[in-house]
Amino acid sequence: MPNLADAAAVYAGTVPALRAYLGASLVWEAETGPPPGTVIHHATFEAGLDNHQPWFGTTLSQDTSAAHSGTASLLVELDGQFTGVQLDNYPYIGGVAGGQGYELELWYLEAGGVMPTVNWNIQWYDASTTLLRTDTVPIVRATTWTKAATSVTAPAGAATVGWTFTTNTSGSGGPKYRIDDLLIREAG
Ligand SMILES: [Ca+2]
Repeated sequence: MPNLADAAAVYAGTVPALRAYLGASLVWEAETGPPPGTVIHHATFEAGLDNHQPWFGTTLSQDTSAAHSGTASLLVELDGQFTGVQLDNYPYIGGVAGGQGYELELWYLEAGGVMPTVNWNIQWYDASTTLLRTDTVPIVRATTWTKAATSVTAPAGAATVGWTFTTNTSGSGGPKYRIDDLLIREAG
């Protein structure tokens, strides 16, 4: 650990300089918390829709016009006020356990028109596929790649996790948004 006098001198300069001075590991801790744990699921949309399907009021496609990682993302085109996207792999993603902490994140971007606020509804199910709890993360209009994230503890009895994306307000101009790098991992 550098001494505080030196750190203060660097801080008087630029934030990037301070970050370089303190070192990558300290910056990681300061910005994102402990190092990440086991990855439960990572949807990159490089091979297709990664089990997403239209639920109502949407058209989905794997699209290579823009991507957060690789060359493809999930493009969601909205037909109206009430829209929904769901997974097609019921009972969804396994490998989760009640009482375990998880970090969930995705990257998103407006892709056409003016996107409305989208709700990312994260749903925890028990082994009998009874819905235990829904954690909702608002995805607010962004015109540059933006991360939406939450840290939660899975409810007691959790065995699988799934999600939907829904809107209940209208965008305009043929609203579209895209999603990439949807990641679920154990809290470190
Ligand atoms: Ca991708």
